[in-house]
Amino acid sequence: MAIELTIADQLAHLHLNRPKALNALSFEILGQLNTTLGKIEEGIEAGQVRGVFVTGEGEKSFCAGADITELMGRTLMQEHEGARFGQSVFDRLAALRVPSVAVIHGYAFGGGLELALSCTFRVATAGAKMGLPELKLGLIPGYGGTQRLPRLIGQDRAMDMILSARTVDATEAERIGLVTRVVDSQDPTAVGREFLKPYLKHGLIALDMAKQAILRGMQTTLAEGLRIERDCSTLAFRSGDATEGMSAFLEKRPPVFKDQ
Ligand code: CO8
Repeated sequence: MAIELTIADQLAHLHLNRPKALNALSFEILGQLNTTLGKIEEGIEAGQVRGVFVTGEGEKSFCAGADITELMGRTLMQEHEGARFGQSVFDRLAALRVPSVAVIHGYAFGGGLELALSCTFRVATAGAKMGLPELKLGLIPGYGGTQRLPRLIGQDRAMDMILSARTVDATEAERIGLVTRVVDSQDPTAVGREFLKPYLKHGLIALDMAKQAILRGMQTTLAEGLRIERDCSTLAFRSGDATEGMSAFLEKRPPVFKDQ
């Protein structure tokens, strides 16, 4: 399997393991990713998973994008269906109820960066290189890049990155908000675990509602976003975890959330 899943200490570790092709994503691998996301969703509902981190095998690459060899042989209809499937898998990752982080160690190009853009956060190790080089191939990003990148870094910077197809280094990526931070560590697993620590202490309902309010609100008007926020905050307010959180504050003790 090119997609490996380990669940330990409340974290799901999703690992791309196809180093000979710099962890490029074939359609078979996208299928494996889809199945693995189903297992992560089960882990979340079972209370075993509170965060997800994604890494790539090897020193050189997080993920070099869609498998270009495979793309070459595809018909127009197959490609349209492929893009629809790729987008749905990345949407599924984006919609997980818990925070996720892509640890970008080495290259994240094309579909590899689009995979990272579907995570809640991105962290780069020093020396990481990112870009959407599809225009060099006569293509355009097809797995969410033209939509998620401008929402993250703004229209102007996204236009520049996509139309120039240029490579952005870790320092620039942090400056323009493409990654949350750059770390010196060259151990992606340790980076993923460390990054997610601050989110683990919160209850699932509040994490999920906050994440949904932000992501859904970013897709709409301010007025509609505020309505989404009211709905999500009311749902959180009605939870046992909210009663527990407020009681714990008043009783000057740490809360014990039960995700209900
Ligand atoms: N697909 C398949 N194989 C790849 C890919 C890839 N994306 N990237 C690298 N490889 C393979 C190479 O062919 C090579 O294989 P081999 O050893 O058998 O020759 C091996 O990985 C190592 O690669 P390099 O020797 O090229 O390693 P370098 O360190 O010299 O270069 C780069 C690394 C810069 C990452 C270079 O490999 C590169 O430019 N790769 C392609 C990156 C790219 O263009 N990615 C975007 C692909 S398109 C995409 O992701 C979205 C398409 C959405 C389309 C939707 C349409 C509807």
